[in-house]
Amino acid sequence: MSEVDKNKEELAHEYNASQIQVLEGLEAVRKRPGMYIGSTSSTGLHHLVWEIVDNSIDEALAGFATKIMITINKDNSITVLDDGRGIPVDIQQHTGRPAVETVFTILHAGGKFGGGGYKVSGGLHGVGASVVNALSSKLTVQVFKDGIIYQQEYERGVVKYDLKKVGETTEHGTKVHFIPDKEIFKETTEFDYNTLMTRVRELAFLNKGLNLTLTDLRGEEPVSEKFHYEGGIKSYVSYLDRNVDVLFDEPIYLEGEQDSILVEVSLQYTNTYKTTLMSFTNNIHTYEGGTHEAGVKTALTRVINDYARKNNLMRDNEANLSGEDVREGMTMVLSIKHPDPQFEGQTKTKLGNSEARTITDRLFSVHFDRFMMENPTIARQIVDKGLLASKARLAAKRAREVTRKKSGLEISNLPGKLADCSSNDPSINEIFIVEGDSAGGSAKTGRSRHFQAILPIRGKILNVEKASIEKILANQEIRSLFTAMGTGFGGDFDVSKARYHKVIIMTDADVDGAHIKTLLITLFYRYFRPIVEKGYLYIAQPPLYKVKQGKNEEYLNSDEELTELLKTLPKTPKPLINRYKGLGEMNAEQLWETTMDPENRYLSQVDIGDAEEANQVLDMLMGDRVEPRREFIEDNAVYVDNLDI
Ligand code: TSJ
Repeated sequence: MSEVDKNKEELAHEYNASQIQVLEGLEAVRKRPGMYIGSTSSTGLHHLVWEIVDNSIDEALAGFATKIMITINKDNSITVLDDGRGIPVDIQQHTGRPAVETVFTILHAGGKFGGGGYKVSGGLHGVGASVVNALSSKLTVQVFKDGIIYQQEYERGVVKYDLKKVGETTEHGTKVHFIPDKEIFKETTEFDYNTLMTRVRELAFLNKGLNLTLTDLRGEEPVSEKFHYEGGIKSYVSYLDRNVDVLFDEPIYLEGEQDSILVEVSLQYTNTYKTTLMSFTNNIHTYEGGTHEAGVKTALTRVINDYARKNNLMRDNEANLSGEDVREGMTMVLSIKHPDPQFEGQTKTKLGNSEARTITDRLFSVHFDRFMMENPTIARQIVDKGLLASKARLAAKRAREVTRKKSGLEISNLPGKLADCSSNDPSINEIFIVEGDSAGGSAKTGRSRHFQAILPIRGKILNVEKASIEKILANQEIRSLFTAMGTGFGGDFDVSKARYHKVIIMTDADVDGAHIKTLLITLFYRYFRPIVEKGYLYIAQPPLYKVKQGKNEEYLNSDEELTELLKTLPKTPKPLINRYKGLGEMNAEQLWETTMDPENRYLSQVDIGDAEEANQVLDMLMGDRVEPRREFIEDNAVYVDNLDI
């Protein structure tokens, strides 16, 4: 054998060895997908999209891509296209393979080259494109670069053919098409437009100037939305406040940079009592806050107190306004881009980098101080709001001290209306919060007493419009719920004490039902967030239709099921189709069978994003604007009582 051939053989051998390792790597992903994408449920499925899109966002943050297009194809596959430089295709020395192949076949290979910059990918769950590849029955990548279109395909992570040239082009960019593997995503492989849209819109807010398009080709008509905000997070603040009245025309906005850390802050004050503070690091929502948030908060409190003292808006002997006081009614979005973020906390959504605190504090206080000086009328209003909040807080504290002996929220006071379950094992226990006494009665009769508790709630409390959240909390039925939960409240809250690991909201499909659902989710979001974070909160899904023929009755959950059933039924007697209106229509047995029996029912889990959304909707319902409220009522009204076909 010649020297050259020997070398070739060695190379081939090495290549085979590395290929095997690659296969092992991606095989691990297929064996334990949950370890890489959190779960193989709908949440995990949607995660695949972000793993890919994040790479295009990185290219945009690096200054090379301006457009990203995301398409849901007819077969629920996804296409992501950007106009960046295109993933490098040159042969890497250490692997002997094109860089693009490595991106898709080696675990954690994402972000290996190109170095520096703000990486979104590889961030929170950033596991890279190879994980998506491993979990796709098919993936195709096309790179448009230097006048050439390159292409490679994979099946369940395995290379189908070497990277090849498939044409010429004047474009530059990267296009990835993937089909999630049904063997992995057994629950569902259907993408939810709203879930994708909400995050795409958020990404557009967080990356000002970026053009994002989301297209859905599954319906009869294609649906396409473009998201592009020149104002970035300033537009986000306006969007969050779209249903309420605000203190000044345009949200305050500032951006700055220090030591390669980019900081953007935008804020507005509303005439409500609600505080919204959303913080992000490298586009990741830092739900648990962290140093960047702490810096801005400290600065805000300090600047407002200093201003109030300097301008004699507070008495000398008066205590400083607290952070909570000065944030009441504030809407703020804080976004930083950090080259090396450290995420901490239970859900890894708390920023730990200490330098972030100093930078956000300094940048924000300089800017906000100047804003207060230049806008004395607004500054005065902000201080007044804080003073009012402070007074209310002190009054509430006094009231609490009087009643502290008996807050009424101890478990020993389990409410009379609660039909508790007999099991003491929270991990299997469920509590159904049921709208209406009659449905509550059916639920109590129909339930499995061992692990299902029922708490009926009256429709009366639904008049949430204009009622402050404090008033709602004073409501007896809501208090019953919180007592039943066993977690305590406020500072004493302890999620590990939860008496039920499934809290299931069961309401009618009408306006009141939609109200109570929004209200309850919001209450959990604001006061019991860990319950939502732990995935304990669910919405029951009662059937949509009842079909009656002679003595036979059947309940159906979707239009598809209805169509299917109608095909199989005899022509006579004529089947009667009722659009299901209220839980009260079903007797105990039917309610159990269709909605409560774990074997047959369908529950939808409320995630933190859903809860955020409900929070917004509640704001709108409680706000001053009539038009969006009317829309909500129209959207949730039940129009069709009787479908006779
Ligand atoms: F990761 C991925 F493969 F899933 C993916 C990557 C998917 C999609 C839709 C786009 C991308 C992607 C990657 N878009 N743009 C890039 N850019 C690079 O990978 C790149 C290009 C050039 C250079 C360079 O230094 O010349 C460096 C990098 C990282």
